[in-house]
Amino acid sequence: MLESLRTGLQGAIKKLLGTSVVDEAAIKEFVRDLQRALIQADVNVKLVLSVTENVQKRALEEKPLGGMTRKDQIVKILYEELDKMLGGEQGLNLAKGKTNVIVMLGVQGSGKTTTVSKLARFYSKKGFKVGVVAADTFRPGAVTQLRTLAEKIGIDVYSDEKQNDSIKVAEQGKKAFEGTKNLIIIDTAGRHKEEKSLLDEMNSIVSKVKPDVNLLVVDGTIGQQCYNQALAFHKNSPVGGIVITKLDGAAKGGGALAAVAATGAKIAFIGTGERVDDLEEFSSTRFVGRLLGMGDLKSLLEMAKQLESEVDEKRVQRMTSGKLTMDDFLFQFEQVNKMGSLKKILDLVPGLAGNMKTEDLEKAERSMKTWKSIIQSMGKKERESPDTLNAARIKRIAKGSGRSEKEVRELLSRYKQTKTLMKASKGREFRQMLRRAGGQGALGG
Ligand SMILES: Nc1nc2c(ncn2[C@@H]2O[C@H](COP(=O)(O)OP(=O)(O)OP(=O)(O)O)[C@@H](O)[C@H]2O)c(=O)[nH]1
Ligand SMILES: [Mg+2]
Repeated sequence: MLESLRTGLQGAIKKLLGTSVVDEAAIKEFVRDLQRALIQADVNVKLVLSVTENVQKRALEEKPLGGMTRKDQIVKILYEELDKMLGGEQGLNLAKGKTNVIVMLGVQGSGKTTTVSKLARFYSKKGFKVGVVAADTFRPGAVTQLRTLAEKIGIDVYSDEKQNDSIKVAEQGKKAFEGTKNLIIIDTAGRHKEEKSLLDEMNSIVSKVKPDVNLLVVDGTIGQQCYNQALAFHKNSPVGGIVITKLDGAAKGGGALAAVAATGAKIAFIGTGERVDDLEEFSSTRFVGRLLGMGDLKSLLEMAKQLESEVDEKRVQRMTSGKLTMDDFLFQFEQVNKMGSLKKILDLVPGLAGNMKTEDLEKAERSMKTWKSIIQSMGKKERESPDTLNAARIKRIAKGSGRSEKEVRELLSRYKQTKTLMKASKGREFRQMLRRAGGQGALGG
């Protein structure tokens, strides 16, 4: 996502970190590199100038905080200014104890229907009972599109193909789900001859349905043009949040984000692909961290410190010398668990973020739980030398843990892989991760 912006910003940082003296000339060159990267991402020129002016002024004037190098300080300033540009902490707050109604708004093809299904999935995973309403009566096939998407993820759909009045469908859908659902998402039509009629329909839906949130969907590929679109909608009737879609591969995505933030509306979510899981709750802090390639260093540092203190060197040596017991294997995973979910970790570890799909990560987390229960039903000897397990023992362990033999064998094969890998790399990666996390000059300078 936003590869070129990321490369541009990281290039500027790398160059700064590589200079021997951070003087005025170096700071100005850094600022020019930033400008280039931001303008290439279609961030509005005025905005670029104001952001980089702040960076330059602060970089020249502010004294590094205790323990920080000058370079760290400048990167931190950039981090803060970009965070501010993208609106700080945002997101959407839905209440669990009531029925929340979201109406989707946005021009044709912006990604409303797709986003409806993504949101339904997102919130149903969080424990909401979700129903979606197909109130796009305009485009043929719109109802089928929503039904197909919703059925795949087991979400109930309200539609009435005989009703041409979208506002009626929206109202009836809301009524139909009230009482049984606590989140109702209403999909609307984006197709209109002109912006005015779209805005008019938006007004009628909003006044009749009285949603808790008007959620505007904008297409991130149009870059800074998002500003006018978001502003037009926002002025017409304040939007409670904006979803910027198609940020996967959108060269102008940075511009889109900055433009939307500049309207004062909240960026609630970003769409990062066509699949139903390609939706992220937006947090500018996290986002900028990833853009700059250093993740949320502060929390990573805190977690890593705790983690490091718990790793005893003896164990590391045993693990890396090729004598890996099942307990060590489990320990390794527990360390990761302790730090939070895998996905969270990967977002925090510089360079790893975004390389893995949520699905894969969830699978890994599920496997971990399974493995744990299997390992716990192994005897002491078996844990120490798992290589000696024969078919009969595998059967017994499977029975004892309530897992299948196949799962036990999978664990054993992963264990063997890990052992080989650990030995081959002499645990380099494992140590490196700890060192990088707990280590010195956090920002690398
Ligand atoms: N790559 C990518 N494609 C997306 C994303 N969101 C939506 N799309 C695609 O954009 C196209 C339009 O999406 P829809 O959800 O049908 O858009 P819409 O706003 O409902 O369109 P109308 O109903 O015609 O107004 C589809 O092909 C989607 O797969 C995204 O985040 N990334
Ligand atoms: Mg649609």
